[in-house]
Amino acid sequence: MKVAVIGATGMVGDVMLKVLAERNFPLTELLLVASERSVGKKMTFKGKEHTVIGLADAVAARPHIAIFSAGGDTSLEWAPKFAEAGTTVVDNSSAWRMDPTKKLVVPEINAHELTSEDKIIANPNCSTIQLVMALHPLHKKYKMKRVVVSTYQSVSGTGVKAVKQLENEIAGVPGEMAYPYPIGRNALPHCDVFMENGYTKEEMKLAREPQKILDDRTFSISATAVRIPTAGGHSESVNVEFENDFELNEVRRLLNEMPGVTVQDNPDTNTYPMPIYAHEKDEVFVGRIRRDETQRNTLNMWIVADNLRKGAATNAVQISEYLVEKGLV
Ligand code: A2P
Ligand code: 11C
Repeated sequence: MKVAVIGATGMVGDVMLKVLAERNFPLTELLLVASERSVGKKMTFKGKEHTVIGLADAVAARPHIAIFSAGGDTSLEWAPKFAEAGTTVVDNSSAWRMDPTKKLVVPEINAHELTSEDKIIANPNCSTIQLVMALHPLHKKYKMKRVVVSTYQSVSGTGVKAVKQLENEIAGVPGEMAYPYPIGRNALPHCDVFMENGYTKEEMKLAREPQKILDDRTFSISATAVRIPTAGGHSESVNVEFENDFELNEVRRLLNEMPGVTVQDNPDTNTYPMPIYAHEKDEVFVGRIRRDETQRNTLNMWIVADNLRKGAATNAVQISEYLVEKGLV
């Protein structure tokens, strides 16, 4: 497979290259693509030197797959050009996710919907992916009515500038601000931009993307997204009301049986998921599984995952692997 990584010099791009190497993705050629600023720059992949190229050269090279993580504007402009040249695009930005003509894919849940006709495939938002990985097996069994989610999101979700802001604050040195306020020793109820309805765009992604991925509009999701001073890994406090009642042991079993999900849940040994331990892992970790004692058929749980891995790079590479395995590219 000839694969192009668009945004190869960025934070997600870096993890994308690690994941492609670790999983031994069947590559015949790898094209590393970034903005004009980076063209000519040398990068190493599996010990071999590669030269960064620009988008026009990458389209002309007609790769089988182009994995995009270079921001929504780059995806909007360039994904259709790759698609026209016959390349299948796996796009990690928010550009195409809610487009009804594009599929929004978490491979463990809905990769079977993909066909060779899908030329632009959307990768969901990081906080959505870890949420639906845990909700999917429970929804199948107990049918969700309503989900209330509050997120605790790491600065790595914002990008390099935000990681630097936190590092500068910890070191006590002045520097450029990625957020309107300090993030160290703080919590900002503000991820992505504010919308007209008073919610942030991140909260609306959490409310809408799961319905598309699970192909069901009968449940509702209400979200509050908060940025906290963790370096990597997003956490979520999730309250789910089901139509049907459940047993906690069966909930744990269903979650453990879901590929890509690991239950870490034992109050006796202080066992619960945490971002520092989810770092550089591909799984979604679920713990603090307990009944909401104030309401019928309602569950509380805590979900943690590495937002740059399963939340971005790993999911995109898994989609690409599926396309190759099924002969769709
Ligand atoms: P570059 O390094 O040349 O700016 P991050 O999310 O970490 O900021 O990374 C964004 C990635 O997207 C980088 O690889 C960046 O390349 C790339 N990128 C940003 N804007 C463009 C653009 N207009 N065309 C191509 N790549 C872009
Ligand atoms: C965050 N979820 O942590 C974002 C990062 O829609 O792909 C990814 C933004 C997106 O702020």
